[in-house]
Amino acid sequence: MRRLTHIGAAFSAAAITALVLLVAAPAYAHNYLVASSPTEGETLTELPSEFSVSTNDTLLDLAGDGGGFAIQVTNEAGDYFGDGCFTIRDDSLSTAAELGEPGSYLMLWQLVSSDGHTMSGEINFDWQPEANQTISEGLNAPPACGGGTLDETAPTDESAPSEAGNTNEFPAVDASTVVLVASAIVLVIVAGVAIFLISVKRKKSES
Ligand SMILES: [Cu+2]
Repeated sequence: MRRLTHIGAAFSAAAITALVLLVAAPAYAHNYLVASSPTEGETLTELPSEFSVSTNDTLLDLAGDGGGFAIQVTNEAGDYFGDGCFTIRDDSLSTAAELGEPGSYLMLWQLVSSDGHTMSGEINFDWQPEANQTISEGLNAPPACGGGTLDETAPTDESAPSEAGNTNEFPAVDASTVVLVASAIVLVIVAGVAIFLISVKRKKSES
């Protein structure tokens, strides 16, 4: 009877630990996309007032300088559109851009989640402008907000880290989440086993 009580206590402790971790988990989750303009696969016939992505939670711009954030619009030829400036508003990131000749376009976005993790993605869309729409010239390098292109302001040293380095933050994000979940599971198992062993030992010493 006493042993059953101990096992029950062990399971209760494990269950409570698991429950606490489940409740705490959302605090560690990164933002996810809830809306975008345009949407994936959309055909635009008129220029939207802004190109944007919206997430489920506040975006983290601690320094207030937009570090870690970017939103770029390119066509199939790799030409860039817009002026490189963007706005971070609560849970969304946006930029204004005029587009060029009709065809397939890509919107690339990168942002810093409320948990400090960097996220990025891309949205494909089609541009089939109505006759009254303005057609703009693209740039052959990413525009720098305030004028010029990012290539002009970037270091000329070939060994300097390239922009591609940013995408490496993705595995790091996922790895930390995996470690967190794995630690939680291990913690629950260890706690359960420890309580069970203590209860068995206690039972032996009593008999
Ligand atoms: Cu995260």
